Amino acid sequence: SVMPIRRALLSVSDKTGLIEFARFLASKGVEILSTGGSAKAMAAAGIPVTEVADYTGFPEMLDGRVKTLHPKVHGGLLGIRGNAVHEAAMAEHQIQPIDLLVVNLYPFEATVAKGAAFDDCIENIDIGGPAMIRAASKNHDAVTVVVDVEDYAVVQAEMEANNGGTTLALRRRLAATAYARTGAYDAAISTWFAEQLGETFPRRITFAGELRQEMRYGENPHQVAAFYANAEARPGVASAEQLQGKELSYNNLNDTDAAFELVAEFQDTACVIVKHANPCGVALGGSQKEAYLRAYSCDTESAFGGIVAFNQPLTGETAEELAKLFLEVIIAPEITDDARAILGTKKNLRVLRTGGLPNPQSSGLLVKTLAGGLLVQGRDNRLIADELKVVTRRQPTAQELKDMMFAFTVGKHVKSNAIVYVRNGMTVGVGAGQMSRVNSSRIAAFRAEQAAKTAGDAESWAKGSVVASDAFFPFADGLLAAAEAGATAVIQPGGSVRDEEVIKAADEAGLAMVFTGMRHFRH
Ligand code: 93A
Repeated sequence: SVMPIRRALLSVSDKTGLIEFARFLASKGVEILSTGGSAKAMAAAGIPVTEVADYTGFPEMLDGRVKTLHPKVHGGLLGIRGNAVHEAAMAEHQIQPIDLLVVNLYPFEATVAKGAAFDDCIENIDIGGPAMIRAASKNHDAVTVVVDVEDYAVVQAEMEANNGGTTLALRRRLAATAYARTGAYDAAISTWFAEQLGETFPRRITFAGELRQEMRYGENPHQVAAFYANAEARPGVASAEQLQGKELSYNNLNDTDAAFELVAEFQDTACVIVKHANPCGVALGGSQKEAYLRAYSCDTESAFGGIVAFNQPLTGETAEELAKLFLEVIIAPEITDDARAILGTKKNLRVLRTGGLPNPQSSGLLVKTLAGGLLVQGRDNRLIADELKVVTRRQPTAQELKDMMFAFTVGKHVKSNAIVYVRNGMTVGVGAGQMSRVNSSRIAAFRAEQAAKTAGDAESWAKGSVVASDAFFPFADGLLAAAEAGATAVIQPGGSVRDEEVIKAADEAGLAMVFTGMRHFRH
């Protein structure tokens, strides 16, 4: 199954590594065919090369739109070796077999990314390149196809090891890579077209991502799992560099993403601790260390084995505190040298540096699978509909208002039904994922009592707190549970048919309440 490479066609837009690879091919006696720019570059480096136009007897024309679209090229890529009928036809039409195809495409994606005009983007749609890639890949039984500069070395190594040939195993793998490339290329074009037409959704949904990691398992050990990354889209988990620690698991990545998206919502120094994709402690702090200690104090039990996220470079001072607790992952835009040195002693701890924060307001789509399909929606990228509307007789104080916005922001990132108690810029109780809102209220109030107990305080931390609800209170009971726990102010979307009743209950309890007009379910 080793096929010798005698003739190669090289046609590349990205000329990185071209000369070195071509020189290697020439040294192995490979005859090189090439298109205009690529041929020029190789000839200038003294590498013998035949222009495709000279081989086909047909000039490059139509501003280069037709360069390689010729039967002598496609016949050379597609003809079945050892098939008498194919070989006779090839001989009759002077078609030479092409054993190696090296193509990288017109930079369509990069052209779009740099904001080029419509016509420029259109002109950067490669036609001849994908046609050759698909032809060569179909005929991988004999033909080696390379679409990625990084694979030059792989082919070179095989040729060295196999007397100038490649193995079928490699050709199959390269063919699979090649079709992934042409598929992604067309997906990028169709997505761009949909945008040009003002359509929110492309005709077919194709995720543009690269296989980053195959995990040992998924959410559970009997499930397979992999991570596909599209780091260009938004900085975050996909752009992260892992500085140390064990390999990230499926749950690690999911939780880390949840933590980092939440911490990125805050301008002030903040810390988020996540367990099971829900925040169990979120706090602002005068210093980063203080933010962490406050977040930790909200629920010291749950924080064990948690994910900790920061919105500012991780300092040595904070790292010293972090090192005292068993944690799974730490993520921050930057990790200072001090912090690295301190955490370096914890071999298993995963430390991620993202280089930036994702913009919470950015658009984008969220995808969820269900049996036989995908559910797609826009990101929950806003916080309140318009202006906060005070609906009670009592106006919230400035501190209450600040805490309410903080609580509502956290609530947006808590699985529904979500109830969040906050006092002085830190969560004191989080109730997540309950089927009834009143139970989330009760759990959050219970957590605030536990936090107080852990700290040795006589009074629940819900005393003097504000409470946020991700959706309206359908009945007064959830709100009254909060008042009973000691909350003095409430932030919620409003919009229930019983709003009047709920507002009345708030007034009677002496609460201040604001409506945001925007709901934040998250499931
Ligand atoms: O305009 S094309 O779609 N028409 C073609 O026939 C064709 N053949 C190769 N573009 C075509 N190519 C592309 O030209 C290759 O995919 C490669 O990206 C590029 C290399 O051109 P040059 O060698 O002139 O720099």
